[in-house]
Amino acid sequence: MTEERDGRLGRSRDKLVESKQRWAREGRLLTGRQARPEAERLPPGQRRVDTWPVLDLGVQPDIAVERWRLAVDGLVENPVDWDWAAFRAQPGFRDVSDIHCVTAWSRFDNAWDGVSARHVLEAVKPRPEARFVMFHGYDDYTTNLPLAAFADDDVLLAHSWQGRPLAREHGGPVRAIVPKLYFWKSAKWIRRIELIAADRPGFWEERGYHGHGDPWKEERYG
Ligand SMILES: Nc1nc2c(c(=O)[nH]1)N[C@H]1C(S)=C(S)[C@@H](COP(=O)(O)O)O[C@H]1N2
Ligand SMILES: [Mo]
Repeated sequence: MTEERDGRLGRSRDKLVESKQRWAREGRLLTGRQARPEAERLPPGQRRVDTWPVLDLGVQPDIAVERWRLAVDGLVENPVDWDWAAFRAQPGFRDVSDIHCVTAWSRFDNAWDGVSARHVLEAVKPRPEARFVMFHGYDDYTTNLPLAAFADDDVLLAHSWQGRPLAREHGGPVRAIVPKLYFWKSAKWIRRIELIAADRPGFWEERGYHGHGDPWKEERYG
């Protein structure tokens, strides 16, 4: 699995991965401060930006909607494998939220349109043993989160941002959006959502980043 992934992504991402792994080892950007009251919008150690930086592993998959699929499987009663028409036939969901990236930028007021995680879960019916979720991207990126975090009422699979189709560099046709966790948990170019019983680290989690990643608790590394 690792070999196949490394082969496909090539060496272009190696430098980026190395430097972000070093951040995790050195605890870079940790302030040691207490999180401020929830009423404040900027989590500790973050600064607000009005741009939208692009972060990826050096590969931006080009997935035409004609060949796009999304599988939701693993510990579910009713696995689904949606093509574009099936995905777009699901009830629409809109949410406005803030982005908090672990590299310390935050971007406020992003309007997302897509399909809510709650609807996805109603469709697949998780088995009682399901406790965690692994997102898989078309670039073979993975990231893990508790099923309870995926089931939050602001989580969605977004096809649009600010009313326009999500750009490829930001994960279009469809990416996950998990507003309450650092943005590395919001998998771009999502192709599979796997429900699992035991937690398992994803790409950055294997490289020193936190299993949960709550920006208000500054769960950057761990
Ligand atoms: N499939 C995939 N999803 C991904 C990534 C990636 O490399 N591949 N990078 C993550 C990281 S580290 C961040 S900060 C955000 C960046 O999203 P953006 O490029 O839209 O700002 O996507 C996350 N989701
Ligand atoms: Mo990131």
